[in-house]
Amino acid sequence: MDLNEKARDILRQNDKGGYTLPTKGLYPYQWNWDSAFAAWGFATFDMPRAWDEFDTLMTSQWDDGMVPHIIFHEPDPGYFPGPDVWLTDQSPPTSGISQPPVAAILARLVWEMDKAAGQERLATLYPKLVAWHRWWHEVRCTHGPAAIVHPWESGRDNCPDWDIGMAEVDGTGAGEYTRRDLGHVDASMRPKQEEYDRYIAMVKFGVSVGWNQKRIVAEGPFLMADPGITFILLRAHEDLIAIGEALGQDTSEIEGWATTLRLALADIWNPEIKAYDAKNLHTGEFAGVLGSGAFLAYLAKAGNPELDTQLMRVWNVVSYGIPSADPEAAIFDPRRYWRGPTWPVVNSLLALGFRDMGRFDLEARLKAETADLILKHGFYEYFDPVDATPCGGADFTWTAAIWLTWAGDDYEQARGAA
Ligand code: 2M8
Repeated sequence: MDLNEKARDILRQNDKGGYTLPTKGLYPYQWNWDSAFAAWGFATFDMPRAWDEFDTLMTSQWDDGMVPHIIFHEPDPGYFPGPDVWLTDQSPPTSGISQPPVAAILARLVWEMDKAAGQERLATLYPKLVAWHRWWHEVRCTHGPAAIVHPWESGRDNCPDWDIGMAEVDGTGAGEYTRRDLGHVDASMRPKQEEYDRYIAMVKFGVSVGWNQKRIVAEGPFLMADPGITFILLRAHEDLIAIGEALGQDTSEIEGWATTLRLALADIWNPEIKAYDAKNLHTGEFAGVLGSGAFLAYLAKAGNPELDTQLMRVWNVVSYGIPSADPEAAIFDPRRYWRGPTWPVVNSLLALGFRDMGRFDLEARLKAETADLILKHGFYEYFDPVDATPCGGADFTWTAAIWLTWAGDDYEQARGAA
């Protein structure tokens, strides 16, 4: 089948009517940042459906402004932990943490694809996005950079960035449970059991304080500054300002958040690794490992020559895309989820940054390598960056979406010329 048609087919197949599953089986609910990417993909062939996806996501916004990381629209025993573990008392049920706030970045891109058709939809979305960004500023940026209270909040779940924070978490409180992910994907490509115990123990802590977000930050077992979310949020603030201005709104509050966040970037620069780094906010200690979150600096115009050197070093060691962890470090594990594999969806964000910097050479290389993976193996969740082995779930929504919006551009042109 033609790959563009196949990508559209994946979005349609994973469409549950207003929201899209990341992939069938492994992830049977709506996930926050996956959904924003789905909207971007839908925008290439069904604009109203793209805006519906944003609306469904924001409908689950909490009263305090948080947009949760999972929305459990329909019960599904195939995923653990489900609503009976999160116990957040929301309707529909949701998880109790958030996820990378890419929605404003992608809503702006969708709107720019057809401003006239999107104007009203964007105006409806805008105040909800502002409330969510305010939540990030007031609840998660209290220490300067954006902090996460659970590795799942970062979207880069088991990446080495979180190891020092995870070491402080007591996983014995997790109790007895059955993981469902291992029924769908090989265990060697998923987080380890001791990591899962700690993930569940952190969820139980949230339940124990009634999901009071300020208490989770102040008293919870895990609190780390996340370079990835910090850069995504900074870029998203700037996109939200552009959206607000186009809608004739006063954006001074958002400008204040962006200025404060940019000033906090110095706190996550680790001179020892010559890169931005995750930091344990309980101890002030840096993680000391280079991950793809650091390179998201390019998305927020926060690159510098030292970071460029690190980028080229890690990229030149592998053959396909930018790895999620440093391929020259002992912790590198090329097929284990966020501990080494390359993620097409992250590559698409990095490419937006390269393009903004005028580094079209880097963007072209990243696009060619990402497209190569998909041409060879299909729309997988992530890939081994050394030998291109496809990993995780197949027919993945965000991989199909970024093919339609970015990675498949040259394929489209080549077919047009043929
Ligand atoms: C992965 O995360 C979920 C938990 O949220 C899981 O492993 O069960 C991550 O890759 C995350 O970034 C992504 O949003 C989610 C769905 O694709 O899967």
